[in-house]
Amino acid sequence: MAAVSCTRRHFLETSLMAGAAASLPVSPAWFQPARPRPSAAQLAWQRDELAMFIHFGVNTFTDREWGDGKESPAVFAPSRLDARQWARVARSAGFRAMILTAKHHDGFCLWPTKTTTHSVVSSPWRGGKGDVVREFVDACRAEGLRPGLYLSPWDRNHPTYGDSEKYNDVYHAQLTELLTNYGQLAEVWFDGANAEGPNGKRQVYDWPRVWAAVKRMQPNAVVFSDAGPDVRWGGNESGVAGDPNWSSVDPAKVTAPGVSGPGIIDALQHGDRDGTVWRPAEADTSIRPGWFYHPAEDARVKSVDQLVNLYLRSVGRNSKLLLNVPPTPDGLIHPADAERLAGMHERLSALFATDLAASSLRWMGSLEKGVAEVELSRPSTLGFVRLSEDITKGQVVAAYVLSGFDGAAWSELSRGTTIGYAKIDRMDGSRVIQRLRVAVEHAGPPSGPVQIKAFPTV
Ligand code: FUL
Repeated sequence: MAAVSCTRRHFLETSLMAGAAASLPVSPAWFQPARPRPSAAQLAWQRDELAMFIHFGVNTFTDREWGDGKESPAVFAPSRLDARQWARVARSAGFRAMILTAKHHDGFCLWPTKTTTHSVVSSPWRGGKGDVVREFVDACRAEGLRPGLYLSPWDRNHPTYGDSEKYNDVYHAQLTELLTNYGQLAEVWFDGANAEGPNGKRQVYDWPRVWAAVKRMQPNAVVFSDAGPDVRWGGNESGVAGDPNWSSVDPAKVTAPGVSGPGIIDALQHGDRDGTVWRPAEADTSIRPGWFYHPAEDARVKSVDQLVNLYLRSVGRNSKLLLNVPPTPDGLIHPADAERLAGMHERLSALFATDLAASSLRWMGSLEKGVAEVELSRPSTLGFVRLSEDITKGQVVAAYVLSGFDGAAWSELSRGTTIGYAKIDRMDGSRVIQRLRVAVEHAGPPSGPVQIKAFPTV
């Protein structure tokens, strides 16, 4: 979409002049710079709301978080690996996508790659004939989940790592195998981990080549990294989105995965109100302290309360939650994790079972402000209110105040900054509410009324 170059100040000045002359018709929308909008793939990504991350590999068997690349492939011996069990746990807990560590920093490949023997081929699992990536994508599709893959750029095993051009070719070959042999992928996930190779030289990655490869071979997948280009890291590993959280970014602020410096984390967490590129934030974290399975953490699986709060602070803040659930050395999701996920799903389903905000009363919108009002289908105390913008047309709400009418007076229930795909506010439930009103301030031309959903206390 071509952006019309006209600043807000210019617009105001021009409007005033036009008003004074009272002769030229003024079309405010025309004067506003075009705001970025999501692609179909980015929309689908956001609407999934919940994706499960699967960290699985040699670390699962060595009880480590970062393997050093010297692990013997013989350690990779899951006795009962069942990717279908992972997918069933995910689907029945309301997850719609799943991302597997096809290769982590230790360099062990979970598929029979031609680029190294450091893979499942050299392991005893399925007599060296197994392919975890294949079983993973098949399981996802059988359970109606959209599959994604993580290919660590940092590789502590491959002898070419640090010999930048050579390794970049190896990495490209690995990526090509994953992008061409396993059907359609929903997301390809890259971190920026980077170090020196055996030659003592720091590996320099070729990110434009990597991104172009994904666009060419998987045009419907979103690419995740600090620098997107489709989806950005949310700036922390605790699964909590920033507030405000704009899905628009200034692409000049975070230019490559792993860059650090002043303002980077802030840009990742908050995006940019006047950003020209749509790059929503993904909130990643683990259900346990570590990313890989460790038996010592069996008693430290997040509680249902913690998981529900994570949902509220990620999905409920215009983000998507990528929650890691690491399989055990058996190759199965641990019963404790499965039970917590089921509990989370049950709780969320109960909290958001009934939307009382059935009928829309009014919507008044101007360029700068808007007000939407709804009548509840029955007066009720409220547990949560979920606000949303029609993000197919971009994100424009910069601030809002939510008020409730109890039959006698209006009072403020909550206030905040951005809304975007969803903003979920917890209510104190102290009053019986009949009507809700949200007053908003816009950062650009409004796309229409903010949608209000109201959920009674349960
Ligand atoms: C990071 C890695 O270093 C961690 O081990 C983990 O995989 C996390 C999701 O990404 O970059």
